[in-house]
Amino acid sequence: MSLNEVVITRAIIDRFMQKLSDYAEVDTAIVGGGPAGLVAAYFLAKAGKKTALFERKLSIGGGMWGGGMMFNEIVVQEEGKEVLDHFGVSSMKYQEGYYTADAVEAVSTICSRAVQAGAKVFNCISVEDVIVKEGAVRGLVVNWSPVEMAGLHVDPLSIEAKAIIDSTGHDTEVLSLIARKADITLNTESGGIMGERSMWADKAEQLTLEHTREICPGVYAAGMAANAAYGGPRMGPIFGGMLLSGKKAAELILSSK
Ligand code: 48F
Repeated sequence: MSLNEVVITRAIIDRFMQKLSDYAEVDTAIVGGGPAGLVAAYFLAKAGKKTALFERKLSIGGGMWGGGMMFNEIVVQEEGKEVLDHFGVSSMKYQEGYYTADAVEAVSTICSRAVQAGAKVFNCISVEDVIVKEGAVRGLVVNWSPVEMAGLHVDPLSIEAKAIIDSTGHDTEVLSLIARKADITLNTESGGIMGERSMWADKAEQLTLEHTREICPGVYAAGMAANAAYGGPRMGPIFGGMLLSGKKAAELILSSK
């Protein structure tokens, strides 16, 4: 049988359009495909929630691919290792309480498990706004990342979601939009974004988990975005807090009404 270019083209268009159309309404929309977002996507999809993850870049994995300073190894503590074990990511003890894992194995395995659990990943799509009705966030406003990069004047499309996770990392992009444009008070000390503080790995790892919360109705902060929103320090290339934060965000959503 000879292959036909038009059939290949139609197969891609049909399948993608169906997927995007199906996921225009979801239970949970996750913004950012770093470690926190991917882990949350896995646990939500596994529990039967219709889950879409939007990632600006072509590649999923956020800051985990590069380990620390492009040395592609990550460090996790005891609790973080348990999450890696759950996914089947191999790790090695470095010394008491410190484990290392291959960053590429960690990203690719967690991503693969999330997709196999049923989460749909939409890469090359940036979240540029939120839907707000009657004072509450109801969904996301999305556009192709190349449209944003080229500064093209192209209107976006919208995704309705019962719950949203901001796992956009240091930039807290969704929460910043909400604080700036939606007249919604975040449940932080200032009511807005507190901003990330300088490095303190131990404190940051604890605080990341504490700061993983519903930050305004229906919107959850996870990963580094949670710490930055609540004014916590950064932690550098120790990733246990990110993995545990993604898990906690999923658990909070699953236990909410
Ligand atoms: O930065 P990132 O990996 O976030 P994380 O899961 O993990 C943080 C760590 O990587 C590291 C750290 C400590 O361990 O401090 O930095 O909290 O992944 C965030 C992802 O969100 C995407 C971005 O491209 C990245 O892959 N992203 C950011 N803004 C948007 C977005 C947006 N507006 N729309 C879509 N994706």
